Amino acid sequence: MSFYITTSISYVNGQPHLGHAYEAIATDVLARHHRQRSDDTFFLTGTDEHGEPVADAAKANGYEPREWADLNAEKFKALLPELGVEPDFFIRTSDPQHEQKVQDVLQRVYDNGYVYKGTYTGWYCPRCADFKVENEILEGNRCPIHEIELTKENEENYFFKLSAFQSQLEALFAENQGFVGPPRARNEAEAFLAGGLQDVSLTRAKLTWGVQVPWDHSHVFYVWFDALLNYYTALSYARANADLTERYWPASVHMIGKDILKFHTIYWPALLLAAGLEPPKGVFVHGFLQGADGRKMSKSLGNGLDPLDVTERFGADALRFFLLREVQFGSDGPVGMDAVANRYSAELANDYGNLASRTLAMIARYRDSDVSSRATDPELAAEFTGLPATVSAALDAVDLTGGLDQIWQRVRRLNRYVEEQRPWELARDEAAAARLDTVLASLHEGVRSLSVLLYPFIPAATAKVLAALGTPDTDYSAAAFGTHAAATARVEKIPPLFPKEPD
Ligand code: ME8
Repeated sequence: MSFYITTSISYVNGQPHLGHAYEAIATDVLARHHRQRSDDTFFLTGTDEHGEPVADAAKANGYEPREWADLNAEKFKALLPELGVEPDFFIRTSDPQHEQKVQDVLQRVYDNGYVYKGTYTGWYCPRCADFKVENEILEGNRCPIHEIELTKENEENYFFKLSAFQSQLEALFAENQGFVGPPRARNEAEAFLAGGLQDVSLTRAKLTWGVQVPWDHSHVFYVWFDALLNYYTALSYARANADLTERYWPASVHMIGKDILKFHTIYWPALLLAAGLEPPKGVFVHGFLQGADGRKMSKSLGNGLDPLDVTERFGADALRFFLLREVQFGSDGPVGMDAVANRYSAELANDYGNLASRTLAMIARYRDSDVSSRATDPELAAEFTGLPATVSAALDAVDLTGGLDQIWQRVRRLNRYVEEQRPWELARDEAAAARLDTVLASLHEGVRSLSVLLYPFIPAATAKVLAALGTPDTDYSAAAFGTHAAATARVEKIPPLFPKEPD
């Protein structure tokens, strides 16, 4: 099975922030999970470099748009390894191959009769690069997202006949119940559709920083159409000697934030249909992370959380784990450094880190690092039955928090098992030797199977644990408790996975 997942592409008008990190991490977890399942996986991310938001920021900083984009795209690229995020390709919408393909596809939309020349009169937000329809506007003609005053635009543009796709989009929503998730986002998209679609500007005559319109060189494409097409164009040139379009299109999941829902759930499928292409299979809309005070993160409030501050202090695994555990994925929620520190010590260091270290240390001490006796405790095994299927079902529904919680309940169960069985007492009693074998084998197998399941969430720590257990395989086929029953393994002790912070 092929699995093609994307993040939205980041505007290069500013610095990467926690919202970008959040989306990249969530997408990386799903990509790693599908790679574990041996799905033919492709994970795309990148930067959105054209249009007003970038041109305005460049100008304000005294740069040409291209110089500004080059400078900032590097920062977005450099963030990814800091987060343990491993995409298969990083697209920049200023790539010449992307620009060429945008022209090809939109020329097809024109040739298919879905483009006409008209005059746009209405409200426009230069920060969203969005032409707002009446019911999207706050009192005083302000942007509902940026709260700035909208500008009244009156310009001659080419329009895309979005209204021609009303019934096709209604059919798409009806036929594909999973098209938009979670349900709240689907309702919002359906409400927008029910309001009746109006045609939208496809080109702009006022801007020069964009992809030139092939049938009229005095226009560039409106940045959203250029940007959305990245998901399609990237496949044609991500690999030097292969076009991956057939292999991966249509996309399985576009991961996006709630402020860009209309573009992805309405404009995007309509544009693809207009070009004679298949719409994506799914769009998942994650929530917004807020400051610890529950307010929108902002520089002036000083309530932001910088992803690199977290990774420097606690590591990439800790940021990944924290973000997906602290806030139900798909909802909004507050985050802050104190909460990171709490989860780091209570959950990563104590629940998982200690469990792994203790298991390895006990096997080293009581069995000279050898766990060749593999008889596990049937009662404990029963509590793990079906866990890999439960976790993959949660991840298929993009319930990252729910999947992680299922795993964590078993991490806690194994800690209770240690307390119940008291292996250190069994070790003092020669008559209990066989029982100790069973307890140690059960712990080894429990930590191993949980580490395979946790691998997409905390890849660095789990890889260390699995190597130390003598079972480095991260394949999902090895995720079930008992899979390694016939194997023998020699373990190695490891230093603390999540060390205490120096006082
Ligand atoms: O919108 N919490 O780019 P962008 C969670 N270039 N997610 C957040 C967030 C927060 N506090 N703030 C922003 C764009 N985001 C366009 C996309 S795609 C063809 C073009 C999310 O850099 C936001 O919802 O402004 C979006 O999904 C992503 O960060 C990039 O935002």
